[in-house]
Amino acid sequence: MLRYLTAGESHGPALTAIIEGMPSGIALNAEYINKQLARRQGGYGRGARMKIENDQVHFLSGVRGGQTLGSPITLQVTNEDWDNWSAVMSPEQGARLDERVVTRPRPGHADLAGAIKYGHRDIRNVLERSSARETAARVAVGSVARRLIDELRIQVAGRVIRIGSVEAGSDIDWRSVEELTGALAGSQLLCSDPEAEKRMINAIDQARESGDTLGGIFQIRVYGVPAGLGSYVQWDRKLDGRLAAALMSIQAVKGVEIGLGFKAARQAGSLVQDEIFYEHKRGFFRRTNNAGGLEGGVTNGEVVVINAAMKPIPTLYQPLQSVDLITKEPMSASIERSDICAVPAACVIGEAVVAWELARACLEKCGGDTLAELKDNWEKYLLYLRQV
Ligand code: EPS
Repeated sequence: MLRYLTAGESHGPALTAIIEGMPSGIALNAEYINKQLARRQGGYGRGARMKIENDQVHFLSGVRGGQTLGSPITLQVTNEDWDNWSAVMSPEQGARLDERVVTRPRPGHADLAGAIKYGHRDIRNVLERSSARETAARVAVGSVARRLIDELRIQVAGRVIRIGSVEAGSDIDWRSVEELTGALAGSQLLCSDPEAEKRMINAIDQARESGDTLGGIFQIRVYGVPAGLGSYVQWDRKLDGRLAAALMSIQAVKGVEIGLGFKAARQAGSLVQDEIFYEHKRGFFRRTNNAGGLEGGVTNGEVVVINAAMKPIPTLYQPLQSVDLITKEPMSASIERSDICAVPAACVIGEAVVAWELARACLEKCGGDTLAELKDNWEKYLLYLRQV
């Protein structure tokens, strides 16, 4: 069983994650993870905090001499901003709890619901953990998973397909991961359509000027996935449900669609299902991929395609109406430092959480305490697939 937990406050000393269940013998180094952490920090529309942070992973356990040991892997990413917050965020009794107090909940953030649930009078105690800063830990974890699926020749790539009302062109099939990542090289928004990207950047500039924020849609694609991952036999083993939950758990994601998604509901069945073909060397295949590579909660051998919608960030420089948690007086919501648009960052996080679910599904299918054992089982399964 592969599992992980993350811990850490946004302005605390560090974010930490513990992964358990990674096989031994996987080559892993900090540089590989740091590349993904840097991608998450980028994207046009990020705010001042990203100028302070320079996310780097430190291994505290589970890796020796550049290889996983099979023991729990502890990952740590320190917060550079801690230096500015150590007096306020200190775990000691003398912490300055009367400073930087937040009592005006931001609509759309976890502020009010979180304060009610945990009985906090200072919303800082909520926002420090609900903050999307936590996703740095998830990208680190997802990078470890990515290393595992790399070994099985499975590759995950994402692209931004909408920012606010601006949509990228959608007439390309993206048959290979190289084709997709090649088209994204040099993009500031992980967008494959340079003309649309210009309009997206304009839209972000306009939102910044008017004290507003923008959401959007990103697409995650997984290449090299064989048929047979996940299962139809029990609800919590359905891979489509697990992928949707993983993506939905990213801060500010409000919708997930697989393949044709919501559009499928409008069309007749004859236009939605992907017809089945067979060729001797190629085996079973489809000429369309409306199912997004998943049928009945099981991968069908086609590219896995999932879209996720991120709502606009709720922290606004022109704040909305709220009510003070303590006085109950009507007030404007608090103004916190914020990003204007973080959809490209969410896309990188999306790749990470999808890589994680794929790694879990691969281990469930083929098992293995060592990478060699897993690969051996994997190759046997691929051989079986060629003979079906
Ligand atoms: C966030 C608020 C901002 C973002 C943060 C998410 O942080 P701060 O309050 O320190 O300015 O920068 O995102 C990150 C720190 C990050 O690493 O992505 C929020 O309220 O969710």
